[in-house]
Amino acid sequence: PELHRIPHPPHRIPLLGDILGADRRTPVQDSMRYARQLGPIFRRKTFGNEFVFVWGGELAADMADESRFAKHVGLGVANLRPVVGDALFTAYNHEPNWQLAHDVLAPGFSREAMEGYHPMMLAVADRLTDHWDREQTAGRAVDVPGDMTKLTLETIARTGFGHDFGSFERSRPHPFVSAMVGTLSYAQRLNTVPAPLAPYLLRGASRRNEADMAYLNRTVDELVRARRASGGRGGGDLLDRMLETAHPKTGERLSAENVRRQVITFLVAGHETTSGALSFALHHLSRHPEVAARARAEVDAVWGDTAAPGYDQVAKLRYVRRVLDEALRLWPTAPAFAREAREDTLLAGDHPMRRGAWALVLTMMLHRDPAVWGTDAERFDPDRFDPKAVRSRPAHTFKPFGTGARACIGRQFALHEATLVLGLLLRRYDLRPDPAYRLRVTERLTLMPQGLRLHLERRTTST
Ligand code: MNH
Repeated sequence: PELHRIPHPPHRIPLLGDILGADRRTPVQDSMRYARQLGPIFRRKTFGNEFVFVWGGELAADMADESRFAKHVGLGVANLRPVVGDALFTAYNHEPNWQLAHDVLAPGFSREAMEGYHPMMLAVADRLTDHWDREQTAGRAVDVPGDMTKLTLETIARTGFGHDFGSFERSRPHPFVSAMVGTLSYAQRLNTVPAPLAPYLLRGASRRNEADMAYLNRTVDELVRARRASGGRGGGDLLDRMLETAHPKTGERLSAENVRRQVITFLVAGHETTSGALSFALHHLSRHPEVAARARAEVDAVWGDTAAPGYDQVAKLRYVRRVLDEALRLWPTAPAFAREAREDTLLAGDHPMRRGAWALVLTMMLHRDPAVWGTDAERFDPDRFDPKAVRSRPAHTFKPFGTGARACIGRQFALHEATLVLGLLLRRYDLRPDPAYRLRVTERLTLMPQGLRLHLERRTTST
């Protein structure tokens, strides 16, 4: 966009930019503060680079126009390229491996595929409730983000790759998770130093990052080797598709190097954000007993006391889904995405953009725009997602999964998994917050409620 008309923070320092009061650990929450001061479009400068942020409903909705805008691979996403290269999430739009992998893997997220994953999702959820039952019996509070991370990692590893990380048998996070957190945090940190100085300023961190990347690669190579040795016994899971499926039209296959990058992408993208979404939802449920009671009544009515709710019974939990949507509205765990102009254009009829110019859509704030969500936008209220309320809002104003051709391929997977798990947990436990807990959110490209613990009480039911 033409920059001079776009407001920026008042105290700009030569060379350094808008770094006063900025905390490199919380770039998104800093941007929220600026958004509130500066309005629906603003810019921030760190060192040589100037970034435009867009969050007003009208501007963001315009950027969803696929004929004029497309995904931009920049900033945090681009910083992941050394790890995952041209795999699905980080591929540039023009790279041929995007379309190839998209077409080969999309059937892995069809309704039929999801029905196949459902029993495995249920089995992983049982491991979680076994663990929570033990914690509850011992009178201990549960570590929500830690346990949600175990759950979602096991779910994507088993359904997608036939692999068991044994997360629930460990007291500390699996080294795969530590390495993943390391690379995500490093990618975020790279944005906080001038690029030419990064090798010097982040020398130690960069060496650790190399080691983390090597660990991710080794883990994945081992997993692929095991599958090849077993002669492809995944029953058509994601890994089978990656290794064996040719493109339906061109007959092309993914290269070994590309498979490695896709496996890492799916293991990471497939659990980190879902784990955050579940954690925020549980936080809100513990703070809003009236919402929890309504959600639980729905679960009881739809599921009864069946030990193993079926695939279709999950989709019927409409109110639980709204709880999840509302949690993703207030804390979209992928808090921003970038869009670039395909040709010279006018953003919302007002801001000229040259072909290739780009801006970040700050989903976090789009989801709190009072012009879209009302003056009580900060309040947790799942009824915002009842069908009538949804119809009354402008299109393209709820974007937790991004937008357009490059939107999240795993959306249905995440929603099914999270709704199933919330249903199971609501039916089994009363959630009691720690009264002293104040929500603090950690950022490592994704968002997570830091240190969230909940006390559980078993409900007296037969299941
Ligand atoms: Mn997911 C892309 C959010 C769960 C795999 N995901 C995206 C994007 C957002 C997103 C936003 C678009 C980013 C961009 O425009 O740069 N994803 C989420 C959220 C959840 C989620 C909030 C859970 C809640 N994602 C999942 C799951 C999987 C997955 C589960 C896999 C099983 N996501 C992806 C992949 C992409 C993606 C792969 C890249 C798609 C593409 O570019 O073609």
